[in-house]
Amino acid sequence: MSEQRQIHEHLVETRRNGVAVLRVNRESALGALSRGMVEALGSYLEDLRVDDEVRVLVLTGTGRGFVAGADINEYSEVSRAAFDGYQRLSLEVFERLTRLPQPAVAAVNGYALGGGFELALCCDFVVASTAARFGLPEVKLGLLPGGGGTVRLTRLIGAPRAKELVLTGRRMDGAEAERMGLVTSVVEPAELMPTALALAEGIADQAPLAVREGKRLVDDGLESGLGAALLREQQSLSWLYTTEDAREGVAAFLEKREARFLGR
Ligand code: DAK
Repeated sequence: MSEQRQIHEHLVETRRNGVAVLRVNRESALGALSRGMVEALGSYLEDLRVDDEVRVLVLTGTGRGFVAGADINEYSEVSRAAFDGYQRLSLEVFERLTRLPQPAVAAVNGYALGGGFELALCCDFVVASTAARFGLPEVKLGLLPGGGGTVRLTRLIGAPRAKELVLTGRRMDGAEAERMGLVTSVVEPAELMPTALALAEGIADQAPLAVREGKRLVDDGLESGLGAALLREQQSLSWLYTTEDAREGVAAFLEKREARFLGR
């Protein structure tokens, strides 16, 4: 691993082989997100968006906490305007993660609750340790999810199961989340980072433009009609065919060697 870079008091980044690992390092509060952390995450993602060196992002936590939601201390006794301001900021940052051109993997080590679960849902893949716990406990606070919990989760697992989680606030483990199709694999804690990194590096090795287009096509395809989505897929493929990387990929196959992709 390369040297650690401190993004914020509680956010640390390391990089290797085109993969950036961003670790939420606030075990004393199980990774709860303060406003300052959300702001720092927002500027980090803004920079990452145009950083061609990074091909995949892995997001993880520390100890028992992935992210146990928004910092509830900051929810107490603030004005409605300040509360709304925090919600707007979070929404913008969560959207930035969803729209990140590079794929993102959530490596969920512990509690992923409220905003923490929603943050994982903004990633393209979720890998969970057997210690992971997912849930939307906002109803227990007299609130509701504000980071896509009622919307994104419903699209992924359907209305009845989403309502059950939103309205009871109960927690589920990785195995149950995997059965629902939210998690790609559940592994022992010691295997979490190796598994997430193997997935990330397996993607980082592929042609960067094709990877970015692939992510965008799947996401956009979910939000538009079949005809328009199929047309966009054809247009993307036609464009990719003109790239240097596609020429290199085909040549490498025919010459029986590894391709060297340059992202153009
Ligand atoms: N905020 C602040 N501190 C927290 C915290 C949180 N969310 N979760 C845990 N902690 C702190 C605890 O206060 C405790 O601190 P000390 O007392 O030691 O100082 C320490 O972490 C360890 O927690 P516990 O002592 O409670 O540990 P346990 O093992 O007994 O219980 C637990 C673990 C995770 C089940 C429990 O801590 C818990 O229920 N935590 C609260 C989880 C929660 O309700 N989270 C949802 C918050 S609302 C939006 C985006 C996001 C959001 C909203 C809008 N937009 C895009 C608009 C998000 C909203 C939320 O997440």
